[in-house]
Amino acid sequence: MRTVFITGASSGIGAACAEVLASEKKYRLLLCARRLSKLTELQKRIQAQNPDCEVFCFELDVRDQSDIIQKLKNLPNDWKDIDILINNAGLSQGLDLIQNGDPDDWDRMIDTNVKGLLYVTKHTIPLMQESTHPHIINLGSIAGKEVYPSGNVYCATKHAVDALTKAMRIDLLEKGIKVTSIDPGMVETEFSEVRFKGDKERAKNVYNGLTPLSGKDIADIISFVLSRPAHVNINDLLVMPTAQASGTIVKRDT
Ligand code: NDP
Ligand code: 8X3
Repeated sequence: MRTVFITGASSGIGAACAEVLASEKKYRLLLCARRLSKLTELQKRIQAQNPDCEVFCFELDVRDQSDIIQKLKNLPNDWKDIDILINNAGLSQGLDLIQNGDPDDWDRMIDTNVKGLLYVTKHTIPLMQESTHPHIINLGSIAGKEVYPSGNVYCATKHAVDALTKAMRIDLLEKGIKVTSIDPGMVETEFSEVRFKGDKERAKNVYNGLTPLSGKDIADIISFVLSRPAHVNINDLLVMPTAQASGTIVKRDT
């Protein structure tokens, strides 16, 4: 059994990763997010389908470094060895021209997507030293490969994730830790609802007239990446819906 630690597992891609990996009966799941009630519901759902799957959930805001240190230190002893870290927690806030942007939105994105990912990684690496096949997977984005109108700070955070993935691959080479970036285009999750601060109608319109990716599509790819032999690492995977050619060029059925 390999222990996989998924950040932001309460929804979307993170929750789908937990469900897909649980169904494979090769993984134990260490899950965190701010909404513990959602994690508990997910745990119940997973264990109803896979009664033998071990799951441990805890509340964590990845922006809070001292809480990360404390929560990892206080893990039960049999959860202190981690094989795989999926740095998935992340969000976008607003979609505004840079001159109209809200600095509080900028702070939330930078603190979560960049600093949170760094803090979690730094404090998880010591827990990976006993692992025979350690692996870190970072959720980047098409927004880490291109910049689109009004995407400014979100795109900057995902470009930073892209750079950090490359940096981790170099710096962790000696430790034998694989590092992979998964970079999706449009995935229908809570992402757009969070970006548009609860405006469900606007969020729904993002996916109008096309078939977006689902969280499960990304989770299946992550499962494939994790199943490669020890000598094979997939560095970077850009994954788009067929109807999406770039950050902003999409084909919609009207
Ligand atoms: P969701 O909004 O559905 O899920 C985001 C997850 O991140 C939630 O579980 C949320 O949990 C968690 N999260 C957010 N902030 C924090 C925080 N401060 N501390 C801990 N957990 C946090 O979106 P997705 O599943 O789509 O997003 C997952 C990742 O995929 C993100 O990094 C996103 O940038 C990336 N991505 C998404 C794409 C898309 O089109 N959906 C495309 C490309 C990349 P909670 O609120 O409970 O804390
Ligand atoms: C999320 C995908 O295109 O909204 O990273 O930036 S996009």
